[in-house]
Amino acid sequence: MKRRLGWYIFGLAIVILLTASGCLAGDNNPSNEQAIEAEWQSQDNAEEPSAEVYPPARPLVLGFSQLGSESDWREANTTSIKEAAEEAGIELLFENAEQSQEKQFEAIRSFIEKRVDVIAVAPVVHSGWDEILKEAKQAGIPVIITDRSIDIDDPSLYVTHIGADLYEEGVKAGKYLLDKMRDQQAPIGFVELRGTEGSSPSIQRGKGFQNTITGHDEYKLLDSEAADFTMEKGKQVMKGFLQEHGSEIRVLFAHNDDMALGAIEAIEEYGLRPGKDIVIISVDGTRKAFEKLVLGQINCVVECNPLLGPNVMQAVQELAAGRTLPKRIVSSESVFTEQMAEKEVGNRKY
Ligand code: GZL
Repeated sequence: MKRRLGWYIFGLAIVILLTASGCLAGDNNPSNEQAIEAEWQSQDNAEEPSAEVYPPARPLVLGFSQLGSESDWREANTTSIKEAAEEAGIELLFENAEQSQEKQFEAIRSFIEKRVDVIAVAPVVHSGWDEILKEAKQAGIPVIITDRSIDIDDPSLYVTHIGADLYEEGVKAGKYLLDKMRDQQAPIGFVELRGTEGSSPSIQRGKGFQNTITGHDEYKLLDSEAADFTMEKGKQVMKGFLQEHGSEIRVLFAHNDDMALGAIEAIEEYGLRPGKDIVIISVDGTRKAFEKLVLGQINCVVECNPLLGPNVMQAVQELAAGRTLPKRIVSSESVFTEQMAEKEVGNRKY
């Protein structure tokens, strides 16, 4: 009996030993390694982001680089973008570059890093965008140019440009002037308050205006200077023009309303009557400019629509849905004179 118990214990020990050694050997077992590898791989696969389906099942993200806050037009533009994004359920990353192209580059790079769905840029100046837009293209992020235009070698670097026809605005201003002054005696001395140096509205409004009055030799350009689209600078530069040319100035073409409003103050302080002694033509169509139109202190306002938010958001959604956009989306705009001002002033939304 004792002997049988001995064999039993010995057998049990062998079984335990074999089982234990089997387990240890299993750690180095190639088939086990493969199983572990396969498990890691399946975990990897589970964590890997699946290729995005458009439209994604999450809010679209738009990175918007605004150029600054120099004018009432710009404030209205910013509000329009923010409100339209909210209404469309688009997550908006908004950066204000305060007139610096360099800051716009930084904003665009940060949007690329954050992997936004679409980038929109209101470019402060006309040129110098090639490299940064190449970066966005390499990252596969579509870029919308909004408001001001850009001068670029490869137009495939942006998908669409949404904004006004800035050259045409200058043409409209010129045509109004020719009509308004058709019975006036030569010479007609005029001054020009230009916008931000190198910006497309300044370049194109200036060209459109100049090309329209070219050939009308009664017009004599007395002075033209950049006043950055601000009321303060408009006043300061107009003051200088008046000191230099006095009552020789019969016409002012201001590239935007804010500069015209500043110039009105300078003209009054100089002792002349804005809109009477000096004909004033301006661009934008802000409520404040309309109030001056009603008073006859501005004679003509060429409209430039800042309410681009809904168009931009629609473009973002179309892109997300994989649709192709027209390369150029132009906002429709009017010209307003003193006679129309009274009726229109209450309708102004900016
Ligand atoms: C126009 C826009 C101009 C406005 C200004 O497209 O870029 O910039 O005319 C604004 O009032 O500051």
